[in-house]
Amino acid sequence: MRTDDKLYRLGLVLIGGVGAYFLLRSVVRDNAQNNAFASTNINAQVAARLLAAMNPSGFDWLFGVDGTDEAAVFAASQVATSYAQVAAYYRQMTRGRVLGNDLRAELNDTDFQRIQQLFSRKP
Ligand SMILES: [Ca+2]
Repeated sequence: MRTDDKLYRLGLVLIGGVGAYFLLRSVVRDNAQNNAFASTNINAQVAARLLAAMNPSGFDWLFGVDGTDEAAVFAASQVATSYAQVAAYYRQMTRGRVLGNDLRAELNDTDFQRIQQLFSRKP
């Protein structure tokens, strides 16, 4: 086999592997998110709703560019009972994302202050 062919095949294997990895990751996350939606725990539901509102595409790598449904963020946050619990479920569901960082990145200054005030009443 010529070196070019080997490199070509290696490239295909790498691209396929990376694709499979991201597909598997999104399946794992969808599953965790669906479980949280179906949970009887209100804070788990809120975590799933916040993730859906901030990352509507469902693809982690599109988080910053797929927009944010601010109304859905506020609606979900209203019914939360504990920010610490929501953040813990959020971290678990997303395998490591920090809720506060995502809210800061996805909301404008005014909305972020409003959400901070809202959650300060629900430690
Ligand atoms: Ca987003």
